[in-house]
Amino acid sequence: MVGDMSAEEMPGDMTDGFHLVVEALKLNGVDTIYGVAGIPITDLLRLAQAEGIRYFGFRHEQSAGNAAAIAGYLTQKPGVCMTVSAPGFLNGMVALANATTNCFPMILISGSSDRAIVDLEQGDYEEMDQLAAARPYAKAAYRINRPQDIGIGIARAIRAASSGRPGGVYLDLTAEVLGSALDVEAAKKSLVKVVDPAPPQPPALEAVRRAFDLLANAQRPLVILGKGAAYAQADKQIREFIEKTGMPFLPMSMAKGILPDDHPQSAAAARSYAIGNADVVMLVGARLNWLLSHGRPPLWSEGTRFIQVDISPTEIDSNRAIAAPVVGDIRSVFFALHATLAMSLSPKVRETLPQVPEMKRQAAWMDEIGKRKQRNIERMAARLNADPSPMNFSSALRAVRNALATQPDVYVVNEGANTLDFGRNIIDMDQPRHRLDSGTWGVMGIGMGYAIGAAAVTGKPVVAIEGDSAFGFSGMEIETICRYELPVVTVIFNNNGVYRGDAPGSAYSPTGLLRDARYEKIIEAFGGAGYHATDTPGLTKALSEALASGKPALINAVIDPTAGTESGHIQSLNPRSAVAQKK
Ligand code: ADP
Ligand code: TZD
Repeated sequence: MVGDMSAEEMPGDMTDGFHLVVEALKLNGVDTIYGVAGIPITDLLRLAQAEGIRYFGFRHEQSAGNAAAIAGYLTQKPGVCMTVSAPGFLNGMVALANATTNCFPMILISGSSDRAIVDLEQGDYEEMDQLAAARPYAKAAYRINRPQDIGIGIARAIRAASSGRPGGVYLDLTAEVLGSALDVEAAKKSLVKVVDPAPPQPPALEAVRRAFDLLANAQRPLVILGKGAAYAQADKQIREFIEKTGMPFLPMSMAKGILPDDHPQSAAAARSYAIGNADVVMLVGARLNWLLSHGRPPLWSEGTRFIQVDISPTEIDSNRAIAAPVVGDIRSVFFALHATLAMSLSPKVRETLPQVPEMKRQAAWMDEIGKRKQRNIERMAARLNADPSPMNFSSALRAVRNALATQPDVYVVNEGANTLDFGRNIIDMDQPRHRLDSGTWGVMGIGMGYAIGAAAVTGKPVVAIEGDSAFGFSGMEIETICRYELPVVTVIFNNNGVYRGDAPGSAYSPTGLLRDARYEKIIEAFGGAGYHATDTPGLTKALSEALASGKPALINAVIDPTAGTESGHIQSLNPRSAVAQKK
């Protein structure tokens, strides 16, 4: 078996593709691989593990890929997922496409079958033209056809995944390349250590000045932070800029925690008011996509002017005219903004440089936002404080929030429809990059993969708050969580259905799921702790206990089957019959 042989032991000072791939990954600091074993990568995974790379074996490639993607988001280093050919590759592709959509750096490495047979469609085991299949859904896709190209191929993949706008890269490794031999000396020379894989991209001074002018002259400015801002790890610079300018900010879902949710300048509780009335909005690592209603009325005003800070030049003007684009990486942009702000706040500098406008605090605007916030918070409190039986989304999330209140370093994974929408609003975040959710696609199935990836790279506890339908997409990974004894607590909001349950006694509808399923038994089969929580004190107690144990646990939180609305907060996106509307 090749995996048992070191390069030195090979006949005639030869090495092979297996060893070269592992060496190239190690040389570039890849310390973890997520995957599912099989032909032709089993020996590759064995060798990687023997050579000190941590390996997490999953039950399905989609979850392995999701773990790699979120590891990439959290560390700024591409997460690596390895899969077998054709079906394994396609399973992993969902995660790669999702990573690309969300701008997470990830590399999917798949073994592939004999090129000669694949290209003539002669019917090989797991035959597929994987490179062609991957290309439309990846930021970049490459194939390594010769062992001497392994070093450069992996280098290209790392750079493509992490530089500029990060994304998913597909790397095709033919079975033949893995088994091919190469002279040790030539092999050594062929390895490439990537220098500066994601170089800073400072903005043009003129662009920064243009944006600053617009911001300083705004009466009702608003900063919107997206997950690109969280990814950039410029937390301190962003926070200080917002605090020094006194502007309100709105975090997108995964940007919660760059500034804590209870920050006095957060406009989250007055979101529609702030968006609808701002005269200048600065988007920081947030796209004007469906999650921001494309920047269009009725949520937005026609007259609002935009500053957009983004690393991708083609993102600018994607939905609305951007008055002040600032193309660059967020860290460098905020460095430049701070320099301009320091000048702006100094009367002495302004005397000598009158073109630098004074940044004034907009007290009336902040007061108005504050009043709306207060009103909305009071309204929400009534809903949150109710304690219906069975629990509903608000009360169950309050119970979860109470258990998390003293544990700011817990990572929160969240998916579902109502579970996601209510969860985003009710679970406050205190630290950056600690909320990981369905993201740009609103995809189901990220739950267990993200939870495992987050636990793997941070070593911190993770709470996955899952709709019962959402959980099903990756539920078998509970075994993976138990096998690696990861500190992941999964809370299932069980209301017997996609969005909600069917009426008692009725046949199962397209959205119905088994009534009163005992999900907690799943984890018990694997030696984890299962809880059945039917009220809020029970849910808080179960979650506190599970977190204190530091061990895998699953809480089946029983929610009223009538709670929840179809599609959560995005019901309007369901197409309506034009015929029915005419009637
Ligand atoms: P959200 O869903 O939170 O609104 P999006 O995923 O829509 O956020 O937007 C993220 C944006 O951040 C993308 O347009 C991406 O190009 C950008 N981005 C990612 N990393 C950086 C970075 N380091 N500097 C600047 N922009 C970045
Ligand atoms: N498949 C995939 C991959 N992603 C999706 N988003 C969907 C299907 C459709 N879908 C949603 O948009 S939310 C959802 C599905 C199936 C599940 C909602 O039910 P839930 O959550 O039990 O997870 P709530 O909290 O009960 O609404």
